[in-house]
Amino acid sequence: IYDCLRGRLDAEKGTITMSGIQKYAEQIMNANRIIMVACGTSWHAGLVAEYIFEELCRINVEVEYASEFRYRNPVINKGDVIIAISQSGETADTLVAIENAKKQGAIILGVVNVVGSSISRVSDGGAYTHAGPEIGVASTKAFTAQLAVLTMIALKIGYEKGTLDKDRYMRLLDELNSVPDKVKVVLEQQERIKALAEKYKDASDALFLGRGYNFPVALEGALKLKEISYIHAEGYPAAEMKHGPIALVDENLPVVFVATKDSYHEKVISNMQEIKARKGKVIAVITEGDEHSTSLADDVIEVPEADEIVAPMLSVIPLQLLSYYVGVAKGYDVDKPRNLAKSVTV
Ligand code: F1P
Repeated sequence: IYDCLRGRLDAEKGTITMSGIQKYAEQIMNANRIIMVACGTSWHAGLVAEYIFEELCRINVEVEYASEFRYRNPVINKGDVIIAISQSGETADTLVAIENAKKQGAIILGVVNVVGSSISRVSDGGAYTHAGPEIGVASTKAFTAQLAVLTMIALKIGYEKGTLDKDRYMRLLDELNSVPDKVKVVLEQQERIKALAEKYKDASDALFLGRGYNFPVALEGALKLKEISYIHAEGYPAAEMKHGPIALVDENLPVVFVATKDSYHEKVISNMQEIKARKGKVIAVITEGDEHSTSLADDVIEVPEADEIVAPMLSVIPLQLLSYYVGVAKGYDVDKPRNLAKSVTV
């Protein structure tokens, strides 16, 4: 990652490179705003990126559903930077949204998986995720790869702009480099997650809650459960719960908290207490060794400690596995969920 950010890996095929970002670095640094445009899982990656870019680069970020953005008449100012995020690179909503924005003078950067795909061809620059094809229809490893690439772009821009100091930059590079080993540790818990899937597979609804960087992970956990297990699930910012969804909570409702240790942690703990007080079942994705959360939750899944900026890459994996095992336990073909297409080209 260090070499990649320094441009030393640019010649290597199949490696994430930043040359397509370097070309536009000045424009990105000076942009009044960045607009992330995407659908589904990729939109959730854009939401995490909003938090990261605003923190590290101090640039205003908006995150738009391409399926809305393409049909309305959005205000695009010359110099706006649009980042289109797409696994397939063929999603029609995202493609048309960026074609429209390009005509109005926006700079289009693509974060896509497939070299030569339609979205990459319309984009002025960008970075490939090179995650390989998804085996199933539902997007999983693409999410992690999108987060990795978006974080790398934010690190690069933040450092060059001076909003990210060298110490934190170096620390975050180390954090990013340690993600693959930490992912292996998360994957070792498959049997435990399988057992949890058995326990909760008959639920008719589920709530997913998180704050900050983990809020979009909660949305993604709910989407995965809907997509491959056909259980009605809602993702919410944990702090919004009291404004409505708390009415749903009773002893039959599993509430999945994405509760790794970060600057929002104490607040998340109090949200867990609110659910327990209403007899909801709390399943929490927590940082290894977090005894406080363990004592509150009915079930926990531990992930290794990580900086809050890279934590979503780890905390999403137990949620993907949970949906997978619930789908398998219910006898569904998780690779080919009903009514879904690999890329939505209409
Ligand atoms: C977007 C997306 C996926 C979802 C499903 C339908 O695709 O919504 O997130 O899992 O496959 O399409 P993409 O633009 O990221 O390829």
